[in-house]
Amino acid sequence: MIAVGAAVLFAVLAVAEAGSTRKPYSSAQNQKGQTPYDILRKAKQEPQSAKTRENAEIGPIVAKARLRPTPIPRGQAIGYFARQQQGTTLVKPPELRDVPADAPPDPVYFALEIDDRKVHGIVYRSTHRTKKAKLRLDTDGDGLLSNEREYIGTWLSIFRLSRVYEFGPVSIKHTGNGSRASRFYIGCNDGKWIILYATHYREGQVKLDGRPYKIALVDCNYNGRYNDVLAPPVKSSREPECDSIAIDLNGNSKFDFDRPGASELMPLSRLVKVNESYYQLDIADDGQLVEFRRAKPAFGTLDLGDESVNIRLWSDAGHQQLFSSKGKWRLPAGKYSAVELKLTETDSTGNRWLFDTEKARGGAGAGELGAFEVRPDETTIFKIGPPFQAKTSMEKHGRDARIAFYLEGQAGELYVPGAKKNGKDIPKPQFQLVSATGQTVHSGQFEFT
Ligand SMILES: [Ca+2]
Ligand SMILES: [Ca+2]
Ligand SMILES: [Ca+2]
Repeated sequence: MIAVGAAVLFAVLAVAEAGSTRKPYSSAQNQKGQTPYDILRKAKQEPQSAKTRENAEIGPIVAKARLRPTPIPRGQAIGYFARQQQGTTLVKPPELRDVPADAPPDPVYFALEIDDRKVHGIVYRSTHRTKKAKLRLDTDGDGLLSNEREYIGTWLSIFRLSRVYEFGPVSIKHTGNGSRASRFYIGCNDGKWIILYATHYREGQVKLDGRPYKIALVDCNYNGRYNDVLAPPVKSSREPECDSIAIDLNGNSKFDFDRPGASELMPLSRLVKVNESYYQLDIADDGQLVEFRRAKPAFGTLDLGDESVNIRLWSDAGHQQLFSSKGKWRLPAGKYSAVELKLTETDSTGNRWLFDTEKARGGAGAGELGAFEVRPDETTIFKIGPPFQAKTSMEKHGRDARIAFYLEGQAGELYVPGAKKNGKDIPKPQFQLVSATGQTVHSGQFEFT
């Protein structure tokens, strides 16, 4: 412990000394009034911020917003990116050392990823005569569930096709990051799926260029902080693994939401674009204060070849929905992940084929487009689209199996094989399951949802 303390002290002194002789901070971007310790602390907490600052000229604070905690009504889109889903398992994790006394022989287990640690949990129907659905979480990580709170499930009868129970709000204390405990709901669907729902978000108003905008922040990774910024690659277009921001851009007092990324609800990025202006956000850990600074990003070029492309990109430098018949765009320098891509190809006889990644698992971001960088005054080049390769995979879910069949483009991006030809759907591919003796066991048509 002494060694660590000494190392930190030494670093602070070194920075203070550099500051007094060469004054590297006085001319820099709006860091007036900060001590060298503040700067050091900030640089340690926000390595990505420093990176973004290199790629953009950051001006003074032009607006501040105060946000207040607000409950999320059930099913409202604002919580979309906080709705984390995962499968359960019948295998008891070695970290758990006990099971509740009234658990049946086959409870299901799951593990939540919170603050870079695993929080193990159990869901079961009590063997007691009440047969209640119950949940416990090993919140202190000691491997025991007997010293934890028991949550009783509420049956959500609105879901007719499956049996969904909701537990909580559960509460998890954070280790060491100074944040207050996080509260969220845990849903359990047919004992097979665990779904996390946020209970609250932060909402307020900001005035930019004289116009008021309603804004909101959601702590989607439940770590008690509201400033976790997108860092490509993302897990999927539904799980960006960061917090989210909503801005009521069209002023209808609602946060309009269509598909992931195509709306006023977005993964949180360091730079946001509001009416063609870019702003850098500085967000307090508890999400109750947001400072907007005018930002002038440096630009680079993305080149996807001479292709006709509709593309949706997530980035730490703001999100983009773009079209080009030449596959080229000027973009703010930053780290990017492609979320959706539509490609139009014309064959030798003049037929137009539309290939879409939307319903392919991983889709646009499955290959090289999943994480790439656009650098100032440089061109980032990818070859996409045909020649395609057929790609199949199989996943097992208990007694069920899921077989996927996609078309893989040159950059590893995945398209659904059911293309559109001259605006009309062509039939989805058929499949046959053949036994080792050559008999057809099952046949059908692929479905993409
Ligand atoms: Ca425990
Ligand atoms: Ca967070
Ligand atoms: Ca709106």
